[in-house]
Amino acid sequence: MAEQQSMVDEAARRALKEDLARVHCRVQQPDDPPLFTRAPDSAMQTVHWKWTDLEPLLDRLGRQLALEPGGNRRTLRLHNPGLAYGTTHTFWASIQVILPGEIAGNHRHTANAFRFVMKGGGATTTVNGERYPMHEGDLVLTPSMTWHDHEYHGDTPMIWLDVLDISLMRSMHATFFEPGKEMQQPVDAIPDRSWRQYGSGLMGPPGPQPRGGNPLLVYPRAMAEGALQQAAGLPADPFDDVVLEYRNPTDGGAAMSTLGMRLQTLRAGTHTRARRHTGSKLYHVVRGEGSTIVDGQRYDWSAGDFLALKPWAWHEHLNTSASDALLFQVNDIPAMSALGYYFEEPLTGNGGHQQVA
Ligand code: GTQ
Ligand code: FE2
Repeated sequence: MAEQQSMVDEAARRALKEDLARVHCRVQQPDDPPLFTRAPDSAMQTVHWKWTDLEPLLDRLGRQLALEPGGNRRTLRLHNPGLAYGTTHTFWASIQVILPGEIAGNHRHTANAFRFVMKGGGATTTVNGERYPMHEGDLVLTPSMTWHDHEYHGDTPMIWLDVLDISLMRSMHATFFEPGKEMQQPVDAIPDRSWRQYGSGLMGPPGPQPRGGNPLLVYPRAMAEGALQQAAGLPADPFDDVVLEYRNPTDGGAAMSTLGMRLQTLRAGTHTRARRHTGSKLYHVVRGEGSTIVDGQRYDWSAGDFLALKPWAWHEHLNTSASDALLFQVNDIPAMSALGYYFEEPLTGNGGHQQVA
């Protein structure tokens, strides 16, 4: 009886389809995939990029690709094969190659962006008139709609990680891009104002705090790694061992409105518990080696590698080597939290560890 009824309903739905389509309406069809899955069902794939594959390609990009004017960049994009574009469904990570004497011209866009310097130093990024030197391990922010250009005067090619929330921005249909009239913007009389005002992280200008986002544009390596060493004196985090977030010094929130950046030490001998959460993330191995188990599959990584995690994937970390490993992480937790879509869950049973395939 119930079966017969559902067949009648199926036929009714198919019969309605064309009439409804004519006036831009539809009802759920029997072969439509469900809109409401019980848990996130992402087309994004977990992907591991190995430095041994990336390094020769970056070298080739530097030798074979020109840096065109008009605010273009020379970048190797980390592409997720499960998606039309993007490293994850919210952001794009690329490795930018800049050669001695080059200028990556001034422009601005709605996408929020940051740079984490992978190798070399001596370039500068100018952000709304403030010029910041870029050295290995430094983080430099170029928030939404800030003018930015890069310049480099070194001896060998320099590379850094660029992350932009392009996929999120595009899904929100909010793309704007404007090339600057000149290759470079003028630099202010005080070239590093945000660092001088807020760079200590603990002391700041008295009086009311600025509103409307993070005023600090640079997080140098020595500050970040020093903070991490201090945190290593605390009890280990069961999921992350030692982890700190880059924060907005004026309100303690995430350093960027959509993207979350963290620095993490996995000490020798660490085996963390597994957890899953909504949103995607990307790890970059700054130094050391170890493994991450993602949905029962083990990925062995070493310095220079990248690992992108799809939403709601179980993940836990191991460091069976004799020395500590340092990971830089980017996630979309600030965007997810702001929308009320952030959820996480620890794995219970089996000591909080996954079965490995
Ligand atoms: O350096 O401004 O990887 O605008 C992609 C877009 C870098 C940049 C990228 C960009 C930039
Ligand atoms: Fe840009």
